[in-house]
Amino acid sequence: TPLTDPLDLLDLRSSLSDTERDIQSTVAGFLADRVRPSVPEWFDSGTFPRELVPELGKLGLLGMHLQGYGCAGTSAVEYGLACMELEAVDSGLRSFVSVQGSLSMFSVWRFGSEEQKQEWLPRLAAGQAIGCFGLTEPDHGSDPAHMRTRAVRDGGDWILNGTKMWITNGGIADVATVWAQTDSGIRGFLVPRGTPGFTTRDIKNKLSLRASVTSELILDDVRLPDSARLPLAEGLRGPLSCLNEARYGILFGAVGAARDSLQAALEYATTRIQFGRPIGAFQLTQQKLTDRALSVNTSALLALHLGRLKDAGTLRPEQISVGKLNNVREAIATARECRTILGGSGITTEYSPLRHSANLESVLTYEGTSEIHLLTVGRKLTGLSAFTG
Ligand code: TGC
Ligand code: FAD
Repeated sequence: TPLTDPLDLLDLRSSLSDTERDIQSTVAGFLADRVRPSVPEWFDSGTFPRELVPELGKLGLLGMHLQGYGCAGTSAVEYGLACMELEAVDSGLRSFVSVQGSLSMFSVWRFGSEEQKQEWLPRLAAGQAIGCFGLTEPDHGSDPAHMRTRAVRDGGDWILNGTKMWITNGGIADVATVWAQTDSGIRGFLVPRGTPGFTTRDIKNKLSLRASVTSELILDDVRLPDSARLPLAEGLRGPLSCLNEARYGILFGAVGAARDSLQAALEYATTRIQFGRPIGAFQLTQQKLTDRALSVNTSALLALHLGRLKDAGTLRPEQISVGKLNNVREAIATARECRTILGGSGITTEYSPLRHSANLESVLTYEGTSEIHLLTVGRKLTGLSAFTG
């Protein structure tokens, strides 16, 4: 007899608490009714459904693992499971939630003044405002330490100049967390939409993450009061601490995209008949399905383990790198392999694997490329840095 849930070969769900299972099911149920049917259309037209944002807020998904200020205050595992369900639908949707909660809101929550928290966090949590996070620049992606964007003191104010590139939510954001070089190192600033000199330009013609807004941020003599600076963020440690949070969500999210690809391939393999038999009866197809089921399940196990470490307060950055590197690399392999099982049917948006695979190209690159995470782990293993000569 086939398994009740072939996607959960290892019975991982049985190791979740009732609350964890409830949250995962609630998020999955909402997405199945309200979101999943429209995703192919959003992907096709290259649009992000802004009207969905307050609904995500109402469900408590925005800044979900943060405490206070209207945030849901869930555990790290609960947040991870929500990311898994979001990305099972589309990486663009999980990206929105990651950037809003783990980058924009986390930067304010962790490094902001009480006034900044009061002003932004409740609105961002409710989805009444949208945030973005500008670290990457046209000439500095993997190497943000050498960023060119500069903030210079002018009396009590700051003047910001520079360009940020590939910024998720940039064109729809009400507030941007912008990282800039100053005389005393890298600092973060909150730049509200409409500030004179601050403009955005959306990046078009993307082949990946199409149901997501990706933009350039242009800062041309933007004047900000000192109260716009995140007072507790000093040096590159500031933005890199935010990245730890978002990378953590991704290592769960990627499992969702892989699981959804496997589900599509499994369903197809048992119903598509060739040579008088379901294609799932062929040994080659079973090898693909088995290899990918092992990968999905071991990736989920890894995510859950890292989530337990995060809830215990012991998760280290290089362990997050292990999770992001492994789970995104595995997810993209799964999405590609599952697409082959679908044959020609797999190349339109009717089935999810190729969409997931295209999206995962961005996921492999953003929040630290696979090479950067590999070298971060390599540095820990050897004590030798490949980044510096
Ligand atoms: P290094 O110069 O040695 O260190 C600078 C300072 O940062 C500290 N640090 C960390 N702190 C917290 N968490 C981490 N993971 C940290 N890693 C380093 C470090 O201790 C030091 O602190 P201090 O106080 O001593 O000065 O820098 P490094 O050699 O450690 O880092 C080099 C490298 C290449 C690993 C780092 O630059 C890096 O991670 N580069 C990748 C850049 C990146 O990931 N960008 C992502 C942009 S945001 C994005 O992609 C959003 S997509 C979202 C979506 O749509 O879902
Ligand atoms: P580069 O750093 O130029 O890298 C190019 C290649 O060189 C990569 O393969 C890389 O691994 C390799 N490489 C670089 N250095 C080394 C090295 N030392 N050793 C070995 N190989 C190396 N950024 C934000 O700040 N905020 C966002 O919201 C955001 N959203 C994004 C959304 C999308 C859809 C995408 C695609 C990107 C987004 N990014 C965002 C930017 C993302 O973080 C960067 O693209 C990423 O960090 C890589 O930088 P880069 O594109 O400049 O590539």
